[in-house]
Amino acid sequence: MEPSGADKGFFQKAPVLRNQFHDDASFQRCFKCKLPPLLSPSSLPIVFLSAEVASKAGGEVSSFGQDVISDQIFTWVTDSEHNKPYLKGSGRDAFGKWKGELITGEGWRSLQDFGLSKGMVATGYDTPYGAFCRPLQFLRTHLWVGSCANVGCPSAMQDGAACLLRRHLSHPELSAALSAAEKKVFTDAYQRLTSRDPKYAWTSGQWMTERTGGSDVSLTETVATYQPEGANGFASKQGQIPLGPWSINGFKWFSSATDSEMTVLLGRTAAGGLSTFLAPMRKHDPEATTLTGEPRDDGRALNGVRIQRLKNKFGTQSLPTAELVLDNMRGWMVGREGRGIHEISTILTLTRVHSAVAAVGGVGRGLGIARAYALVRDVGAGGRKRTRLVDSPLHMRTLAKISAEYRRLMLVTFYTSYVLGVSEHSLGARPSPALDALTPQEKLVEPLLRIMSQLAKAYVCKPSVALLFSCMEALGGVGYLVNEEQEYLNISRIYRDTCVLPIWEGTTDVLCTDLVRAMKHARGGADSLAALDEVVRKAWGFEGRAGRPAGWEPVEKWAALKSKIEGTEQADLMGEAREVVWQLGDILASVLLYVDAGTDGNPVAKEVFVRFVEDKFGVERRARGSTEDELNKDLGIVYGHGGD
Ligand code: UCC
Ligand code: FAD
Repeated sequence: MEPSGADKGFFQKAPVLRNQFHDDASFQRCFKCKLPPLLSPSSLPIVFLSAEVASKAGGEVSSFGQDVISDQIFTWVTDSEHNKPYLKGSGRDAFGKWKGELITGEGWRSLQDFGLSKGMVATGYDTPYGAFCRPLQFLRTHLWVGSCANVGCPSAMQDGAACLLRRHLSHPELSAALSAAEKKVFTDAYQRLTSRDPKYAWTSGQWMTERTGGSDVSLTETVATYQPEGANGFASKQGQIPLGPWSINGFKWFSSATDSEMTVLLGRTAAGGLSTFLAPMRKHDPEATTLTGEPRDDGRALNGVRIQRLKNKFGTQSLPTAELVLDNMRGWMVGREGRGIHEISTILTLTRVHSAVAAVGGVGRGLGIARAYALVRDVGAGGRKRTRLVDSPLHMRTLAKISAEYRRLMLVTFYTSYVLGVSEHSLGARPSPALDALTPQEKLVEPLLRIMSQLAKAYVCKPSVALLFSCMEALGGVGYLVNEEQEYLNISRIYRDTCVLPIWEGTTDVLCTDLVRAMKHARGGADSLAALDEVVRKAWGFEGRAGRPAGWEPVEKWAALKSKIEGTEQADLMGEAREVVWQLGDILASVLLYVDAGTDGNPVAKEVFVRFVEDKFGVERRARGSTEDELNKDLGIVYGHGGD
């Protein structure tokens, strides 16, 4: 053996990260997923994408999958991690006057522009695919997550804000309640939020959390006062939305996307309750001057916002998350006074689906890297014959477990995105979305979305952190490194960024308590349970090409859980809220896996389904085959061999 040195001896061959559109069997499965009508809220069967949309959009999504792993993208990612956002001059100028100018890196800004130009939000609004535009948007997002260095965070809030404004602009009663000025402001903001032109488009912030609490915002200290005359203090710059009649004062404890051009925030009014407001981040300040004393007319002065400091975080380091002082921030009320939670919940629905997609997207990238590494890395045990990782039954069993869990979480996530699409399109497209105009099944779509959006966020984000950790471990020490030289291998960065997903937009326990409240809600609760009934029963009744293993009894399990929910006082359920949600998640995941496998009898899909119900439903485990047989089954799950 040659002696080794810095430049001689053994060097590991670098793994090649492949386009996940083609390389990821679970992604392909979701892209082509053709579930039969589990719950037909309209004439649409439940699919994630129709065959027509999959075939029309396939070429573009495939190229997108390649674009997001280009050298250019990874150069921007490295830059955005290196050149983290900062406050120029620590927020104050040489004479102590507050400047609070936020500086972001070129990589971050370029990734933002790339995402906007690729329509990461716009796809959900401007594509002609009806309900399928949401799954399409989120499948594309899934590919983007591992390469976007967190610009998906402002996009998610941008999407939520767009959805909220669209509701107010398109709903006949809500839009009739808007003044001419509000209509103009909302329309302008909506057009920017859904634009593909990075020069025109806006992202949005979402400010809810205060020092008093993020989970419970009822003690919000920010106060909004109706004071239209104060808005004239500054003229809004032409082309920007005018400053609103409300003066908002207070302190926001966490604001991600501080570089956004607008925000949606909660504030307390004299009436007592919380209301939702839209406020532009910037205004034209006639007193602002350039370094040479010339009037500064770039519209960059903040609209009554002072950045107190940026948060120093474990992950999401490229993302500017700040503490903000609001001092006469001018804004517009969205919806009815005192109904702030109700209004902002439209945003929560979107950002929670985005969070779930970010979680599975991160795991998808982690697995892509781990699969690539297993194809090039040899290991041995104490001098015995060295094995390529891909040939190791143990390593493949480990990756198969991660991959199977990933597929299950993907099905839950993309099913949720489909329900979102149906709620917006097949119902929203009706001239009168009044409840009495809906069929009994259509009435179940909103209650189903109410459950699925919280469930997906809770049930998917939390386990994804552990799955990504396992992907990192699959690369050994290299997995733990900050691989700036080979950014495409940087699982540790994705891992750190994924860790926030179970925390923001509602912690896991808070989502579980909210879900229990939703299922017990005096008005919507019964419909939520009825919607879940429909999904579980129809899926069970599906006579597909995957048999129903003896002992897998989702209908009975769900009936028992449902009667427990119905028969127990809300307060008594709270201590078990997480168990309730996990049981529900497992039931739904099992029926989705069953139906998915049954549509075409795909042996890999069936194997994933059967393993899950053996693990979670007490189905008797099959006898293990030979090592070679088991390895082949695991390879099928990991690499998709023997599948389609
Ligand atoms: O963290 C944040 C941003 C981070 C970056 C985001 C990036 C996105 C992903 C990117 C991926 C890369 S922003 C802060 C997020 N904060 C939270 O999520 C707060 C968590 N806490 C909750 O969710 C709580 O459950 C609250 C605050 C919503 C509970 O408030 P209340 O005051 O107790 O309100 P109620 O009583 O629960 O709800 C008031 C009404 C009820 O309807 P009515 O009035 O008819 O009885 C609820 O059913 O609002 C309804 N409601 C909802 N409706 C409450 N929550 C929802 C919901 N999620 N969907 C529909
Ligand atoms: P708390 O509410 O104090 O929770 C502490 C613990 O108590 C948690 O474990 C929680 O699960 C538990 N808990 C709380 N209530 C209950 C209950 N009823 N039953 C049982 N357990 C409970 N917020 C924004 O508004 N806008 C942003 O842009 C934003 N960006 C963020 C970016 C990052 C990187 C991070 C980390 C956070 C961000 N947040 C943002 C804040 C985030 O939404 C909150 O941190 C989160 O909602 C939790 O609130 P909290 O920190 O006050 O924790």
